[in-house]
Amino acid sequence: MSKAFTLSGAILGGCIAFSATTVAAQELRGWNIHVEDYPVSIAMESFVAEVAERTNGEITGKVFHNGVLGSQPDAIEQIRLGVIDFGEFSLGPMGTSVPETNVVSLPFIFSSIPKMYELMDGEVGDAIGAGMIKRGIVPLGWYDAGARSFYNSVRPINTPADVDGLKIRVMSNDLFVSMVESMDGNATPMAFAEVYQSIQTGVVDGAENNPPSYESTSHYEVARYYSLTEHLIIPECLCMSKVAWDKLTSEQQEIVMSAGRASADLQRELWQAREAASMETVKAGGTVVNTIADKTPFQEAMAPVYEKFLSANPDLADLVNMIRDAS
Ligand code: BDP
Repeated sequence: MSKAFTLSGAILGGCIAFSATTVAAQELRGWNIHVEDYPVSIAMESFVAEVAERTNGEITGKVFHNGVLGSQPDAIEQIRLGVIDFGEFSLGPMGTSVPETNVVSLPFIFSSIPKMYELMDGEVGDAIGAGMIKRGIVPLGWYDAGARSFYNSVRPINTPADVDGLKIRVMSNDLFVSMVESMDGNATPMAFAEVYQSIQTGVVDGAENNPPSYESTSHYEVARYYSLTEHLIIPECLCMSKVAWDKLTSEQQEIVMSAGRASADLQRELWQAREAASMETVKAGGTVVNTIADKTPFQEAMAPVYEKFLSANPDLADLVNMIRDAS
């Protein structure tokens, strides 16, 4: 009697476990533009592993690295539609879909990277996050992307006048076009995947990015002058499609959110080490690096970018001022 009871209990238990995994199991598809050993990629994998473990396999995920699911502007649209479930994005190209994110794409808006963290982890991040949610993108954690600087195959940049006449690839957002044009450069918005060949064949003279991206894409092989203007400090975001988010139970949402935050902590730590290692690699590869002792002329050259942006987006002035006042 007691044996039979135990047995049927085990069978019943087995059935419950089986139906729970088959009915509720979901495999989420994740978009990532970077190579597999990049800090972003490692942090995304850790996010997926933690979610799978803490939901007992109810929610699993697969990260598609190297941009195989498409360009970043396309992926941002797809996440809004729920075609892609999660992804890691720069807030730079998100500006066309989520106007609030544009404030962090204003050149020199943050005085430093620690300041950027502090503000993104507080009210500024909350205001930007609310704008994202309204447009179907749920932020789970703010990732670090350091500061972006110009590189090109023609000459070192020491002053804004050195940008005059250079053809510079920028991420897809009008703000970056006006940033380059304000120094009389020619800006070309282009997908990340096309930049190496475009520099190599002279379609553009250079681009701008942080050290890990400059290194991991091998752009340093074709654009040897890396000038540390550090003109953009743009945070990145591990995000989930609101379509996918709304399908989760509140318990699952809590797990996904906390795993997203934990992955951001890991990413920020990995970022520091990778940034230093990338600088070593590019220098060893023959890159000519120059620092800019006084960035004031570059900051002053950006005045028209701010004027144009604020007159087109008066509703975002408070957010811009919030960052400026705190910086
Ligand atoms: C990298 C960002 C990535 C962008 C890329 C770019 O991490 O999201 O796509 O720059 O310049 O730093 O397109």
